[in-house]
Amino acid sequence: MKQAFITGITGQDGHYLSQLLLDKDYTVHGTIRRSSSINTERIDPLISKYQDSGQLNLYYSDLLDSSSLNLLIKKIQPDEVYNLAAQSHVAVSFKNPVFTTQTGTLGPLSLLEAIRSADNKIKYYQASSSEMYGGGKPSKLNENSLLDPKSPYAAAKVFAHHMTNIYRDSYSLFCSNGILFNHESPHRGETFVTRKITRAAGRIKLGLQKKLTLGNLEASRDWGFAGDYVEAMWMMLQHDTPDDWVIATGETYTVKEFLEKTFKKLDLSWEDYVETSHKYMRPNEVDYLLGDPTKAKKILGWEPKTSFSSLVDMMLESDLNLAKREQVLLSEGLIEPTWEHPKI
Ligand code: NAP
Ligand code: G4F
Repeated sequence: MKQAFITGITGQDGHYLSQLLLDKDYTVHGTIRRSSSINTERIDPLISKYQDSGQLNLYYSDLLDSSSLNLLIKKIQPDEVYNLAAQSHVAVSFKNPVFTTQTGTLGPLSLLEAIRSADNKIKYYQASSSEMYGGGKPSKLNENSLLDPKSPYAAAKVFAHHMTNIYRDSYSLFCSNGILFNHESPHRGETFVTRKITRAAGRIKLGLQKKLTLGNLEASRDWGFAGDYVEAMWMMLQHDTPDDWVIATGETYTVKEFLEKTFKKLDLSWEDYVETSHKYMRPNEVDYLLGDPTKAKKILGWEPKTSFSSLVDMMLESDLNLAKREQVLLSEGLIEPTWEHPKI
């Protein structure tokens, strides 16, 4: 039975990756942060199913607590480490630049050091990001494209990306960077633009919400499904050699196109509900991201399985069901109406 260690297991990708590895009979060890309210909602079904048998194990830790990471790596001696933890919201990284940078740089470095001193056969996955490219030119981006970060988040990811390569080259560690383009799902955080849109559309359709306030509608993103992308993470660590890999769909759509598609599926016109505000504009914007996943397709045999339209359908169906549950609670007087969600 292989042992996997996942940081950021409570996040969107943590949910899909742990499900994938548990299905493959791995024993999964994940780190969670202490918070004043319970933050394991996404993985609660997995905890119920796998924790008692010891196939899923959770530990309190934080990427900024190198001593706990070090102890856990030494104790568990995992076969594979997936570093998914990060303050992953680009707009928030402008508000909390120090925390975002510390987490995004010292975290991966502490893990790489822990692996180096524990066992150099441990394979390491670093969650690199298409944000590192900066998106200044409308061209297809691959593993050799220039990195030109535009936010504290992206700059921290560039540091970790280079460190992963440095540890690979200097110590012969199996360290791979997955340069993943945007990937979404019904488990996406509600303040990322796709989920903000599908959540609002579902609530608007049921009369629970009146308007949706967004920022830049012209930005373009290469959006895929998170379930497909975690499969690529696993494939990278099963490959003979460590490397950098771009994971993307090879298609790009604007935020406005995502809006149009979502509202049209509900027979609504987005222009009737959407406002824009400076509140959601960034000090520096990544205008255009389009990935070229040719290398991963050819060498790993990875392909995205979910189309843009199916992704919107999947998110919309889930958010309509969520809105229906909210409607019941509202009709029973158990919650108060909120005419816009989220307000942050
Ligand atoms: P996410 O949903 O925001 O999850 C982030 C995870 O990191 C959560 O489990 C969070 O814990 C944890 N975390 C945050 N700060 C931490 C800290 N200081 N110490 C320990 N854990 C911490 O992100 P995601 O979408 O799953 O993305 C996973 C990774 O891939 C991230 O590194 C992200 O930057 C990167 N990435 C994402 C995309 C994408 O489109 N989704 C694309 C490229 C790269 P809490 O639950 O307690 O907040
Ligand atoms: O959904 P977003 O916040 O994702 P963003 O900034 O592209 O970052 C995500 O993908 C990266 C991969 O490229 C990851 F590394 C990162 O961790 C994260 O998962 O914003 C997408 C676009 C931006 O151009 C933003 O300005 O949507 C635009 N936007 C317009 N209105 C909005 C909004 N973004 C958010 N979050 N909220 C808005 O109201």
